[in-house]
Amino acid sequence: MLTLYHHPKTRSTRFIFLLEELGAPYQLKTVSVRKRDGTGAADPANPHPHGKVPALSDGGEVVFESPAIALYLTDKFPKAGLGPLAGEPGRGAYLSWLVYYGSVLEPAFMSKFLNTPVPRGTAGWVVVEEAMEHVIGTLSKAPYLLGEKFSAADVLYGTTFAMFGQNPMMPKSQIIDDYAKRVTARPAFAKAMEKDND
Ligand SMILES: N[C@@H](CCC(=O)N[C@@H](CS)C(=O)NCC(=O)O)C(=O)O
Repeated sequence: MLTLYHHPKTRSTRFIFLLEELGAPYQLKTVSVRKRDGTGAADPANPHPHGKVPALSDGGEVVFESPAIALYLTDKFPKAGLGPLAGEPGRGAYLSWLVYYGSVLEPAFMSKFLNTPVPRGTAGWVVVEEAMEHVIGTLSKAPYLLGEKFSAADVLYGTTFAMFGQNPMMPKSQIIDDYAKRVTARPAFAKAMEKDND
């Protein structure tokens, strides 16, 4: 049985969305986390090394970091077709978009949020405007990051853009707004919202 270590309205919510998309059997374990305002506490029941969410346990095998969980799940449930498998066309793009999310896009947003310059040639990421140009360029050619087919990469990016679409850090883009709406219009997203609020 898969256990998703979860806290409502956080980065773990989108994994309820993904698990629903996959039709996977899973249980949710709600844990406490440290909050930005200094309240809350890491939960000893959470296997994440830093007490963060999401974390996933598959019969004791622990996976953490959102891109790793996405890949683990789509590999484990290949029939759902939510991520190209090793050897299939699109695998390279799929891995690249997943890793880009954690290694480039999130740090780019965080640099902007912290108002910290991104030293070209040293930082492993780029400024948010450059990262978003790449994302928007890709989504201007097709409805999803991998083309015509929705994948778990869209779960990460689509939910992020849906949440931060109105944030001044986000470059304004109709392409991104339409994409976020397309991703969050899926029935599995509505189910995830219900479960998140339970
Ligand atoms: N890089 C991690 C980030 C996870 C993360 O920071 N989650 C936040 C909630 S959105 C958290 O658990 N914060 C509590 C803490 O930092 O202790 C991932 O993408 O999975």
